[in-house]
Amino acid sequence: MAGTFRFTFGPWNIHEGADVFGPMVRKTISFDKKLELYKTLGFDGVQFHDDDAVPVLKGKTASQIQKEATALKKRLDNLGLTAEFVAPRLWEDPLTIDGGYTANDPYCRSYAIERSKISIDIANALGTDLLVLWLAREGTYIREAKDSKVATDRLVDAINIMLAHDPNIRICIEPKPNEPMDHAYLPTTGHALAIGMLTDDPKRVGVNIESAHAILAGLDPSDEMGFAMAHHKLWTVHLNDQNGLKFDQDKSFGSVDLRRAFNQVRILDTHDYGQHGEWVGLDVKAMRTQMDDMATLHLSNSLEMFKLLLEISRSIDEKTIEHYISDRNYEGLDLYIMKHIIGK
Ligand code: XLS
Ligand code: MG
Repeated sequence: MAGTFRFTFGPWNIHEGADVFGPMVRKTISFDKKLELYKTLGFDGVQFHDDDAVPVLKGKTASQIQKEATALKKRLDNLGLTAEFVAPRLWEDPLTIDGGYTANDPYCRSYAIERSKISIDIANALGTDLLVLWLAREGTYIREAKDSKVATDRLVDAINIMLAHDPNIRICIEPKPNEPMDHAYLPTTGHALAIGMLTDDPKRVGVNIESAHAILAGLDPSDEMGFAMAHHKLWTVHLNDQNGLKFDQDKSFGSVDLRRAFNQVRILDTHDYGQHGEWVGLDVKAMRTQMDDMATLHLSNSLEMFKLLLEISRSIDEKTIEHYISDRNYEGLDLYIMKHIIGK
């Protein structure tokens, strides 16, 4: 009945503020400088894309990649930081315009799979057994461009090749219903868990639930988390917030809906999240209006909100909740929770 919470974020969460309609508004902070900020911001773990860990992957030999990843691991050790996961960045390369694992071009599919194997090798060098797959371009702009049954089979084939590449790697699918694609394959936790059952080693396929992605699918993030924990498959989370069904905002945790954030913290704590080494990951972006010297507040604010909501959840009198429930007085329970959250 109590989680163990350690926190991570990815270096892409400290960013220059460019968006689809405007250029960068803040100075670039170097990767090394970003690593030095983690501990001061209260974070002990780092999420990586493959090319965050080893920049400019294309053209590098396996031994060069291994050398650079091993050197990074030493830097992490010196800073007291742990690599949480590695994610192949399969959404920027020209070869992934039509997707990676589900691309219609077999050459592009093989590129995505080879790059995923390299990501696994980098994960090993960094000391993590977790590979996160955000299937950004695995989808379509028009249904007729791909066959969804064939696409599902190709996703299973790709995951099986990754599972065979390393007997210890765990594949953590990060579902999202759309963007950049019009419709993305595996849009929800249920889809991610279901496809895991189709693979050669289902116990090594789990899920990374992002608050905003569940909200974009019209679902409640805490319910998605509870469902995944019932399967023992919630291996990491991406906490943030989202204001309505629009582009993925990656807003600070709790910034739009405190009750929704409260329930995410509560379900994780109730079911001992973290007891098996799971990290609480953030995936948050600073507002474009933030100035250079305030470009990490979205991270410290999100962390502070998590801790405050955890304090509130743990201060609730569980007996009082049980009485409201046994009386089936959910209106009374509703007010009790709301007053607790606003400190009344
Ligand atoms: C999308 C993903 C992305 C990271 C991980 O939300 O989490 O932000 O790059 O692949
Ligand atoms: Mg995310």
